[in-house]
Amino acid sequence: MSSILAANSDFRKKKQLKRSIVFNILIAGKPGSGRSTLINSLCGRNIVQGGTSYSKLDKFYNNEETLDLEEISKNEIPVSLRHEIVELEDDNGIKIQLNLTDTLNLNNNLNSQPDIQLINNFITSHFDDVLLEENRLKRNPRFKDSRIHVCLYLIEPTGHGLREFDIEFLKKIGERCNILPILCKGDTLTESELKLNKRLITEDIKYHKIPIYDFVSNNNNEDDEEYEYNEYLNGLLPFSVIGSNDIYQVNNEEVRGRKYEHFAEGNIIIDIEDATKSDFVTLRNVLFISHLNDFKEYTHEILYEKYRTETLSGNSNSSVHLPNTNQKSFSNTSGSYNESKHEYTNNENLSIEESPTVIPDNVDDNKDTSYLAKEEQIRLEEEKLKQFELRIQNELLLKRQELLKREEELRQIEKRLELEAQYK
Ligand SMILES: Nc1nc2c(ncn2[C@@H]2O[C@H](COP(=O)(O)OP(=O)(O)O)[C@@H](O)[C@H]2O)c(=O)[nH]1
Ligand SMILES: [Mg+2]
Repeated sequence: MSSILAANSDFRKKKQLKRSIVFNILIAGKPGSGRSTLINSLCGRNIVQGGTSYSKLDKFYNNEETLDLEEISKNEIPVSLRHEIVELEDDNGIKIQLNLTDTLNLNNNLNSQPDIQLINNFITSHFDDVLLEENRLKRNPRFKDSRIHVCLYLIEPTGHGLREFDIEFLKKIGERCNILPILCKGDTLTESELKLNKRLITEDIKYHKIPIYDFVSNNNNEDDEEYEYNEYLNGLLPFSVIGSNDIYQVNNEEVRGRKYEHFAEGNIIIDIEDATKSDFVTLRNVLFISHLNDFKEYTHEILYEKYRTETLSGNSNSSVHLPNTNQKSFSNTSGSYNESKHEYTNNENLSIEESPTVIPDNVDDNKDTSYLAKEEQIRLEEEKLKQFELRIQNELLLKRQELLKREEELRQIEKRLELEAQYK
């Protein structure tokens, strides 16, 4: 009996999830930048385990360790994506099904291009899915729109503005996705340091023409109040946040905060929701209340439309995914998604034959389907395949160029070492 009840409750949960507002967020940032902690803080419960080890490359950047190129390249861990589904409910009982995609090992290797490419392909593959679905004769009523509605990009406060990787990543991903830049670990900065970091990052964003989300231009601004609020939000970017996985009792209230010990006054607890210390609450409101629909609309009406026009006019360099509605995993030009493991990883050895060039099953099962319409569907799939082949060729070319560049770099290092050895 209890198993039937449990099964029913699972079924109910699944049905409820289906009815909620679906919102897809990508959280990107270097290992250790506080992504897991931010996820837990935004969701108000510990969804993922926080606390990661510090990579050798990080230690090198911080002058804590010398860099052995050979060892590093042997130990390179490719970027991968991890997915979590969380259900949130607001005070009015409105549910949000939050699909979170976390980037693991982003910018953890010497060569950053494959990381950016994998994320770009992942985002574009969801656009491809929608485009193909739109062109189907018989739509799949259970089609899931998995397009990323917003990317939270975590930037560590270095006092130097954006790093080269940030610029490259944001420029590329910003073409296909709403970007909110986030200055993480706000509690580690004084007020003036926080201002300085925000100013430097904003200047870099402007100088490099990085397409971050513009609250004023991307919205209708129905009235003066809304316009002012959007202007205020633009002025706040990058949002500074403080994250925590711990709950403390402060004045008989539960507070998610960070604890600082050994102060003369005793322990100090910083409430992550304290608006005088960070923009965390503003970020949460923007995401789940005030701008949730705006992010979704902008994704569909502007970003997807732009991609669609480019793809159909043949100007796109998007990855192409030809889905088989029965399969549990997909692969595209440089990555593959494993639904059972909720993981998306680089796939260097993918060949064109491995790409699923499948005419959707449910095109055939409608007996009234006209022959001409079927032919149109096939033509569309063929067009996609051609683009796909072209993209593979381009990627091979790019990889070859990268290889040559790295070989040259190694040659220079060898030369330098030889010279150094001579003078010893
Ligand atoms: N001071 C401070 N530390 C933080 C903050 N957020 C995360 N951390 C710490 O940074 C480390 C890495 O955090 P984690 O969430 O695992 O980073 P991830 O690797 O990006 O998922 C952990 O020790 C966290 O406690 C923050 O807002 N302030
Ligand atoms: Mg983590």
